[in-house]
Amino acid sequence: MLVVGLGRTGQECARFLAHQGAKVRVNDLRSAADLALEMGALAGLPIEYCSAGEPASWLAGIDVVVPSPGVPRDNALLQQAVARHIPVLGEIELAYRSFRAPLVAVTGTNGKSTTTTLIGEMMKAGGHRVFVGGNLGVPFISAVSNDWDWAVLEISSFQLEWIEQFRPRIAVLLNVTEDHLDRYVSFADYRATKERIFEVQGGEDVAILNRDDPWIWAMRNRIKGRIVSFGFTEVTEGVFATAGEIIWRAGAGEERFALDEVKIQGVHNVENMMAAVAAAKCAGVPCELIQTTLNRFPGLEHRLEFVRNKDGVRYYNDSKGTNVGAVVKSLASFNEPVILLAGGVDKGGDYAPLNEEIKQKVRRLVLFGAAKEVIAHALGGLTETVIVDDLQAAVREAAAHAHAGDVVLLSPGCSSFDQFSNYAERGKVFKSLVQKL
Ligand code: UMA
Repeated sequence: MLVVGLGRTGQECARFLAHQGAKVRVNDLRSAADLALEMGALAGLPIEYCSAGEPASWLAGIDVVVPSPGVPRDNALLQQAVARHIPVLGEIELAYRSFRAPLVAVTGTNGKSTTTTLIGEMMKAGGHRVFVGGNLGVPFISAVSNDWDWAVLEISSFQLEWIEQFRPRIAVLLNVTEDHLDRYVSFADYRATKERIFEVQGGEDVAILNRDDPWIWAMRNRIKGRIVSFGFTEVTEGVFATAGEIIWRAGAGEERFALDEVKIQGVHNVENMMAAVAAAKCAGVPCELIQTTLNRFPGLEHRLEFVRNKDGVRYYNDSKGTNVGAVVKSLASFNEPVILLAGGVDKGGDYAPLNEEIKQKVRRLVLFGAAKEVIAHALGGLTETVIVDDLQAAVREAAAHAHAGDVVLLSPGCSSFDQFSNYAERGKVFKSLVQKL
């Protein structure tokens, strides 16, 4: 077995395969010296590292190739494996083949982590043993050695690229807006990859679709599973929301979930909650446990996370806002004037969907990191804009110009890899800078 990429996923795959009795070879862009920590964690297992020689030689004697999600489809090693008819199985496919419990799988451009966590909490409240993971952080493959009643998985488009049999009992598609255009040849290619979450489903499975996204809703005619939909308009079958409630309707029955005690804010979170209600109802969670979970859920770190009120200025950490669609939704959650901190690594998408929110709400735009000039070119004319080097300077700049009643929002619209190891590190640095003000 050849595991490509030795991050969190690759390490767990290599360990799993070695425990199954396979001979494992791993390859990574990083040198063996840079991977000392990762290889140390796998010490004692029959795993060899390959880097010298031609990639073709690394495939010699290999039966299956397992790529990490971060390895793109056009990677030379993967392409050679395909050309030589060596099966390429993604981590979720590998895990699926050994996992015995049913799956809830959640995908979409934004809201995946919140929705996955909410569904997981609802199902745990129902007394089930539930594995909650996937793109959220803990790879699915690490769940296969334990007994579970269900798995609730956050699934990215990257993870859907190499599936064959992966079949969720309940699959959710939240929304699709431009993202990862540095990896996909077009938006259509990215969307088609997302749709693969329904590919193997049959009539006994459930597909939960967002009625308000025209492209997702058009998919209903192509899907084999039972459709359950959610959206903001009233329906006789499915889930919808009013100002104060989420309502589930099926057949002659109706259940109502009040929103007055819910802690997470924003229209996008109402969408996430509608999707979670739909999934939990389909999984048989009792209504009172769904309501209790909705009321208690505090939201996730780095997703519109309230950090501090200093002199009447409220600071929010939305470091997970790594694409334009996420920033649009985050800005839509505020009515106050916003000082927006954005920047990082540009993903090749269009910034124009931000125009209206920027014009209406953003009093000052503070840009930092590798994409600062690109964003300034796209949005700089819409509001007062300043360019600084890094996040530290951005926080200083925002604090110096904020007035009581303003919101200072880090919602970068870009990935973090120019200046941080991931979005979580960026969010933690932001919070610590804000606490020190
Ligand atoms: N590497 C190669 N060749 C390449 C690319 C990478 O060898 O062409 C190596 C890198 O040197 C590194 C390793 O692969 O050593 C990293 O693998 P990875 O990028 O797949 O990262 P993991 O640590 O395995 O984390 C992955 C997900 N990462 C990505 O999809 C990029 C994590 O999602 C996920 O939490 C984890 O698996 C567990 O499932 C992160 C993410 O950014 C949060 N996801 C994207 C997103 O949410 O937008 C999809």
